[in-house]
Amino acid sequence: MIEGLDTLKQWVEESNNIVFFGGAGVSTESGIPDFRSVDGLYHQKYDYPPETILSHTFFMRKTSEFYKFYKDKLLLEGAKPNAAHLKLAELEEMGKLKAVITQNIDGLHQLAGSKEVLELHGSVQRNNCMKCGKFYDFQEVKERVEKASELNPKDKDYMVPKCDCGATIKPDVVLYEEGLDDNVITKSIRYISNADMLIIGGTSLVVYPAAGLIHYYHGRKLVLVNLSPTAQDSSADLIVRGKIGEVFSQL
Ligand code: CNA
Repeated sequence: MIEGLDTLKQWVEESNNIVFFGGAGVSTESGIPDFRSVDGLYHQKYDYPPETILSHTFFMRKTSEFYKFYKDKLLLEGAKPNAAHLKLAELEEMGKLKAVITQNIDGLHQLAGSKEVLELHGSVQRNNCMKCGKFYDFQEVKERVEKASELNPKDKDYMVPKCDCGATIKPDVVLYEEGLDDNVITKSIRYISNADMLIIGGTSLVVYPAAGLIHYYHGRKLVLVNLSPTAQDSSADLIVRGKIGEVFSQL
């Protein structure tokens, strides 16, 4: 029996204005690695740390290197929602959960059926040409990355997806050094400050400004569901230490 699960269950039953705030740990049970766990991206072999590769400067200066990493680690086809994504969609359908606020860029909450999903860091499902703005979905970008991987690895455009107009396509993902969308922030603050229960899961809570949003919660049911300790454990009313998919499948 996971410690704290009974209390979590009871609080979910009592609440009807739940907001969920999550991160990469929500999708690890779907096969997408996170950044900081033992088998997350930080522990894999790359010439630069993920935060450097996923920065605006790096994207502009070393676009080919960026896309090599992006293809391996973030353009993952076939990932399916796990029990956590599915339970959140179910709670929304029941009218108990009002919004999912996520730092993830994988689109799995929507795939699970969640409607009100606030993507703080954008999504790999949306991409645009940097010159003419033309829209490309996940599949189209993946195909163009694959086509560009036929180039010589020393070519500056190796693995770089190109628009029909010839310019580079950029994912609608908030890179380090880039600002978050004001509208998404405002809505997130509104949901969190009105929530009667805030469940935070699968996030190390070290990436700002996203992690700072949880301070807008003023209630007494702040729950942290995470495998490892986080930067905000002392603010929690309840800590459930476990795999989020396993925990949510028992709610
Ligand atoms: P992080 O810093 O990698 O932290 C993940 C946290 O989740 C760690 O504390 C883990 O202990 C915990 N964790 C891992 N697996 C589980 C699990 N099954 N159940 C419960 N807890 C688990 O990730 P954050 O989201 O906090 O960092 C923010 C970055 C990571 C965001 O900008 C994301 O865009 C970025 N990211 C997103 C994805 C994705 O979209 N799936 C993947 C990798 C990184």
